[in-house]
Amino acid sequence: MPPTITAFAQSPDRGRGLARDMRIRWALEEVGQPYAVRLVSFEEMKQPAHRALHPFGQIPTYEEGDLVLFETGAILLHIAERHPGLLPADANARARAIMWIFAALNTVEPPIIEREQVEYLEADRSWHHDRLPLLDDRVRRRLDELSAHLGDAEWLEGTFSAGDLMMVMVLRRAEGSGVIEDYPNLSDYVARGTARPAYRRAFEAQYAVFETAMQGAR
Ligand code: GTB
Repeated sequence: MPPTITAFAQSPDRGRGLARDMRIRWALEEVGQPYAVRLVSFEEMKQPAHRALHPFGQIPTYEEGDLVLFETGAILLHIAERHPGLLPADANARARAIMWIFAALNTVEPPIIEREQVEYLEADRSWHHDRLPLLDDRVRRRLDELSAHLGDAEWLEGTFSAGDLMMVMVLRRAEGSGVIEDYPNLSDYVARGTARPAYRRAFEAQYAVFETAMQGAR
């Protein structure tokens, strides 16, 4: 039985591959593992049946036999450890690739998400305009540092790994804010990641969900 993941029945990003199931779809495509998708509405995500899989009532989840996982970092690591293709064989290189998954999630993603959320959660607050530059600075500080580290390298640690997969997906969340475009090496890095055939297949699969939902609404 292939693993089953959950994804938004109607993703707010209109099929742009920004919802977090995209990370898992991409990982499964990279390792050549077929998978099934169960689409859930916002209401279903908060019901006991889904919370039994995901205590926080979110997507994605990952079911494989008796195993149920949530959190994209944990799911990605699980896939990468069980299938060749996303982690180097050398133990130290493997540890460094895993380090970059954590760096993407714990160091780079938080300021990007906070900056994004301020636009739709706090735009009506009196302090909104004072806070924006502070959040922009936090994003830029991280991107300055990441950009300096990456330099003109193709990937973070030599060859493409699960660390790059997570970092590219995290950087994609900052697309549209205009900030990534100020870092040509990071833009090129994201472009290299999203040009990978496995990424394209994953993107098309999640986009098909959006298209089908749109056809149903017509
Ligand atoms: N830390 C968890 C993980 O990495 O798995 C975070 C999971 C998470 O935030 N899931 C979101 C969710 O279920 C979907 S991806 N949200 C519903 C809820 O919390 O009630 C976040 C997301 C949503 C929308 C867009 N978008 O429209 O661009 C992008 C990303």
